Amino acid sequence: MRLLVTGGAGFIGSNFVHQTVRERPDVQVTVLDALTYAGDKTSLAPVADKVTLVEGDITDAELVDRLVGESDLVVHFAAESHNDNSLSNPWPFVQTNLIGTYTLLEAVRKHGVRYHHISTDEVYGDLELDDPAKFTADTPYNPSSPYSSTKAGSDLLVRAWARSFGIQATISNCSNNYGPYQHIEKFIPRQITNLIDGIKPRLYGKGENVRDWIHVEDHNSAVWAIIEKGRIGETYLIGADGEKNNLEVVETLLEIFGFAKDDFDHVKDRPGHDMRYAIDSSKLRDELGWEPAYTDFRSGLEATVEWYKANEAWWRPSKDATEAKYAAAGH
Ligand code: NAD
Ligand code: TDX
Repeated sequence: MRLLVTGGAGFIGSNFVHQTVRERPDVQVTVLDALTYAGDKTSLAPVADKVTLVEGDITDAELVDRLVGESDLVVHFAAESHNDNSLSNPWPFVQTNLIGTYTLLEAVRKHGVRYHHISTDEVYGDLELDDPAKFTADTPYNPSSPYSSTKAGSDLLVRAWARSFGIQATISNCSNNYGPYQHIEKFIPRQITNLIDGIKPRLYGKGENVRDWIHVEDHNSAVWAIIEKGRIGETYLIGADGEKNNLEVVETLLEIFGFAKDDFDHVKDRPGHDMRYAIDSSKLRDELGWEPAYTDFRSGLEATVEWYKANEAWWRPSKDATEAKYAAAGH
């Protein structure tokens, strides 16, 4: 089987490629990645001899048409993915998340290729802290940020292309991922690399906001379950019942590093900051028999800390620039 992975040099995409090479030797993997600030060739170094990396943009219709025409399956991870960046400069989000997805859909339609669309729970907006509800595939879309609204728009393009043109598509909306190879602009690796450098973790606002954490390996095993067993045209929500508020996450990291639980700084809150995400993944579990393997958040976090300690060469080159960007935004 010939598989095209867009965004395969990013966090979740590179882990997906590693898992695929490890567990499915019959799959021939091509990665299409523009290698933006968030993409890194070295994330694919351990599988470099087994994967073809094409450096290019998903908005390049000619290139996309050729690569999709040479594939049996497209899994679309490529995106501008960081909420804070979308607040300071929304344009790349419109370009990549909307125009890029449109470009892929047109190629998939033309060549009749199976397509899986990777999306986020943020398309549903947020929940109150005391709301017993969780997101399901029937929750109305209500995105808050330029990032989540462009992801929501991309999901709606997929639904329309499936209904109007009959493309063979599935969609997954996953909660917050953690694990190796995550860009250090994101919450958990930012705090881990700060702690390695002796800098205090930075908590936005009061730290009450809740995210539903899932290990990246579990996200990717769910994606494979949907590709193999999911019903065409369906949306599946991926989550591992990992709700934690940001304060709890920072306190756990401080404990892992052996520092006092209150040794962190409160910084300026994110404008429009979503309060809580929570996924009801029963459709995925009941219909497809999927289960997460990483059910203990603390040990998953410990392993992630070890990975960042052991792979300083991977993240060190982007640390100063990332922190300079945060300093300019008051975070
Ligand atoms: P990331 O920012 O780490 O990686 C994105 C990758 O896409 C990078 O390699 C980048 O170079 C590439 N890319 C960006 N623009 C491109 C373009 N125009 N053409 C080709 N390649 C381009 O992101 P991530 O955290 O790995 O997220 C991957 C996908 O998963 C995204 O679609 C995101 O919305 C979704 N998602 C992420 C999370 C999470 O917690 N990180 C949760 C749910 C869903
Ligand atoms: O330094 C920080 N301090 C802090 O308190 C940073 C960077 C973040 N935060 C807070 C903001 C959020 O409540 O931590 C939480 C997580 O922040 P991010 O890592 O920026 O993730 P989030 O905005 O929740 O979005 C993530 O999950 C859904 C991914 O970046 C998205 O790509 C995915 O769709």
